[in-house]
Amino acid sequence: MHVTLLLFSATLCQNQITVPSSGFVTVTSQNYPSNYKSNTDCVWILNAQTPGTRLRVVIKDFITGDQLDQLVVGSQTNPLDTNSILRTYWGTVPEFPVVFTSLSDTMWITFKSDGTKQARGFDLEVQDATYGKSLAI
Ligand SMILES: [Ca+2]
Repeated sequence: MHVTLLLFSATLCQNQITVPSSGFVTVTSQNYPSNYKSNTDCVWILNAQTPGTRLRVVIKDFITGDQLDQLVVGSQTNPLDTNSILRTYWGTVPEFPVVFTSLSDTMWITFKSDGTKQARGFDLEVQDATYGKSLAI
C-alpha cells in the first residue's frame, strides 16, 4: 500500500475505483474518443466490491499511435511489480471484444503515452466476474 501511495503522488492522472457487485465500471483513455494527450501517465487501481470476486476486463476499442503508448493490465495493486502483468497492448488489436480475467479481486491498469503520434486510445469495461452470468444460471 505504501508503494501505491507513492506512485499516485508521482502520476498525472490516478484513479481508485470499486467495481460494484454484479456490475461494471467503464475506463477510457482521457478525451476518448478524441485522441489522448501526449506524455500521459495514468493509473487505475480497481477492486471488487465483493471480496474474493475476480474482475473481468472487456476491451471494446483500442488503438494507439505507436509502441510507446501502452495499456498495461495487471493483477493486485502494484503497477511497479512487473511479475503481476497480465496483458500489454499498443498499436492495434485484431478484433473486439478482448476479454480476460484477473487472478484476484484487485487489478491495476496503466496507460502511458510519449510525446508524438497520439490516437483514439481505449474504451474498456472492468466487470465483476459474476456480471452478466446470473441470468444464464
Ligand atoms: Ca505516442
